[in-house]
Amino acid sequence: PKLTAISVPFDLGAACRGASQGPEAIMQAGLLQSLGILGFTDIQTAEVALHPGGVKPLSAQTDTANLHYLAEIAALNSKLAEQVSRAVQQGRFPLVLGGDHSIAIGSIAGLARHYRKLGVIWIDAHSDLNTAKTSPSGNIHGMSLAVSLGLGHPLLTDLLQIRPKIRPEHVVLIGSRSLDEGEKKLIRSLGIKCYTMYDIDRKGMAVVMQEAINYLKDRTDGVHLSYDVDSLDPMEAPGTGTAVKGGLLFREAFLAVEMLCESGIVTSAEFVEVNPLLDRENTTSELTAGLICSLMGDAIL
Ligand code: DIR
Ligand code: MN
Ligand code: MN
Ligand code: MN
Repeated sequence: PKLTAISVPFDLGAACRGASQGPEAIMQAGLLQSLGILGFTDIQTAEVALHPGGVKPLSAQTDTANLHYLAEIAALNSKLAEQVSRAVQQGRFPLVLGGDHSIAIGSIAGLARHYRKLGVIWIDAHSDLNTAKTSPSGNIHGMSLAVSLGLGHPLLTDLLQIRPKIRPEHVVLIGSRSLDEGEKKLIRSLGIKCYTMYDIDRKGMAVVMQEAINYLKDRTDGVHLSYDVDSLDPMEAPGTGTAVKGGLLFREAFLAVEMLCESGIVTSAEFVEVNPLLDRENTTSELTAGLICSLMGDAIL
């Protein structure tokens, strides 16, 4: 299997800095070596950054009505979209390492060029379904799924001249436990399939994942896994910017990616919001590398 690991050291979509160092930390946890042992003999790496090779001081913040760093985020994501699209075109599995969750805008845009019925599994404590109108923070990492559904500022929604990128009936949310009022309304009105922590408690992760897999299998032509590590309980993954109590435990998190691996439906993935500045002895970056390996086949004998 061919794979392109795309590092995206970017954190202007989040409230606090540090997720830009996520890709480096996940790599340092030995990701490529582990994937090599799993049989990935053809791995390419790429980096998508606003200012490649150089750090630009945070000077003038380009704010537009409740959309922090709109211009920077649009520019970064249009580069990322091209990079992801190139990987797909070359028959390679795109594995995107974030970075904050605003980079899902670019990942999904790049995929939408190739998949007309792209499914998305959004594992996250949040639903990232805000728009400038509903967002309590103005942080675009809380808006990336809405943008992908075609809701939001045109600089973001119209990337690659495809809008919308995905349809609400092709999205499954898993692990939700911190939803804003506007987001809840949108989930209800669009009929988005949503497994909250309540559902995971009641049904168990195995049933939830099997339902999610069955739901997407027949109606989509590809499935993108968008994995925000704040879906995990802060006890397991302290190194993330907006930790929320009551999240996925270690085995639940692994079971989810193991079942996705076994299902064979996942055609691309991203792992976001690892913030090494907030981490404890690399717990979160090592866990993330482990989750990626399990998604790629580590758990299957
Ligand atoms: C909140 C927090 N819903 C917002 N979102 C986060 O600002 O839109 N997303 N943390 O990852
Ligand atoms: Mn998120
Ligand atoms: Mn989140
Ligand atoms: Mn986020």
